[in-house]
Amino acid sequence: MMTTEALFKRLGLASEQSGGSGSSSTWTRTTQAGVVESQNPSTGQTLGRVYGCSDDDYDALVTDLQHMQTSWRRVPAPKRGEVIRRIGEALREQKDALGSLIALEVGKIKAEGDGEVQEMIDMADFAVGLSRMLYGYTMHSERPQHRMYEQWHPLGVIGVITAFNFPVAVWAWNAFIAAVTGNTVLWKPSPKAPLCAVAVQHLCNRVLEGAGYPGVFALCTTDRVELAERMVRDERLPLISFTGSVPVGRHVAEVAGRRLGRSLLELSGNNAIIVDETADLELATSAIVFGAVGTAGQRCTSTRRVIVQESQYDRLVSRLLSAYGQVTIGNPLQADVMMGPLIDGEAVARYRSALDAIRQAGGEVLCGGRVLSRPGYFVEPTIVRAQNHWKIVQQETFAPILYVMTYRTLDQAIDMQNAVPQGLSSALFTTHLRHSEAFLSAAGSDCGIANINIGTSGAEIGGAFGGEKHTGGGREAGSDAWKAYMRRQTTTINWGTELPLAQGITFGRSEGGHHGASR
Ligand code: UN1
Repeated sequence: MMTTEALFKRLGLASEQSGGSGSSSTWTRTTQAGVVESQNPSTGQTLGRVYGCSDDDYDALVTDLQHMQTSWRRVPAPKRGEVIRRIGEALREQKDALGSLIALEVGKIKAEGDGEVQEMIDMADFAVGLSRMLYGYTMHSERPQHRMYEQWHPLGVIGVITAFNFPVAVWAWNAFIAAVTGNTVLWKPSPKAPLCAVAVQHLCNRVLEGAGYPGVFALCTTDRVELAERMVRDERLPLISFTGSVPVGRHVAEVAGRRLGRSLLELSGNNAIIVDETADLELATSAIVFGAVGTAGQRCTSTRRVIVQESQYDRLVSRLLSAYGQVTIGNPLQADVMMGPLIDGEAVARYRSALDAIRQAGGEVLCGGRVLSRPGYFVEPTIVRAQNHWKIVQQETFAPILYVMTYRTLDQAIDMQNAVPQGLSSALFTTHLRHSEAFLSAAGSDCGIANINIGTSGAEIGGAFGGEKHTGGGREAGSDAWKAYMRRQTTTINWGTELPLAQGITFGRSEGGHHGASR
């Protein structure tokens, strides 16, 4: 295990106490725009400080990115892909170090930190292939000697605002696709994870410079809400990709929408696993524990609700209780630890107040429920017997609190699963074909992700990631999510000697001598 000092050095953070925003290798030297402090959630101690981005820095970054984009968009897409391939290579080399930094700064366990870097690598690989597959349709024109097709062009400078819980992977989902599609990217990372962002920016700077394309990516570290607001209002950013809470996402959509800018939203989830009477309980238990306890319940895909057929309730809950009893809590960098801390004191306060609300509503705490008395922000993973309609159950609490509830018929279970404002991820554990198909039918799960015999979290990047209703409707990462970063152009080419009009219209030269349309 590397010391923190060695880790920082390896990732280029050793001398990087100054300079919080940057593209290419030039880091700004502003010291007047505050400091973003990075804290180790396992100890509560400061890990480092990064100078914030001033308004002037911000403007200069966007101007540079606009300028860079005018040449980047001329680089053939497969060549842009080659640059991202090299970033993927650099990430492979730094996987261990960057995975450790993620564990250190946001408290997820090392295996999940490494997994997050792998998710970036997978995204890079995907983007490389995609760079040769930015397909548009061709259509048959109704007019003779005409050809019709659609092509896709980049939007410009993309604004990406990310959350602490996936401090780098969600940026990669956006940035790698945005880059191969010919955009440049301004990243505003979570102020709770500035070091991860600075480390990734360093890595990208190195590769981009080596490839001869410095400044495709730029970073703006800040904890000033005014600057984030400025970014969302900025007409120069045609698309704002935002990951975070529903209230902030709603605001982003409104503000960007007012200027007719686009927003791509990944907001809260309230994800359920349904366990039916035919389910393999061993599989279901493992999936529930990973989904609810993994990342200390701080994924947007975390499992928050288990909806179990009443005949299975006792068996499932006793399995869950014994699995929860074996969850080791502690330093996320230690190999045997399964759950690290919450991100900060506010997160602990929200865990406490959620438990107060649960108890007030009549919820029965089956295990956990306590804040650990040790340095850092550690809490116990908690299982509560609850009712779906309770206000607290309808909300996303970003903590390892799992609500269990029972149902009689599958229709009831699907109704319960859908009866929340959010619509990100969902799962059914079953060995019954009819149940599986019903869950996946149009009358089934209303979520963006619907799994059978797989938990709610841990999606692969190859699919489009995102959710419906209050989750915001955005889709990122795989499939055809790339289209969000491009503008579609429909093109019709006349290679004949006549000018026939569509819809059979004749204009100006009709027999009767009238100008106008006839058929
Ligand atoms: C998030 O929590 O914001 O599906 C993203 C998953 C991860 C991504 C989570 N691949 O759990």
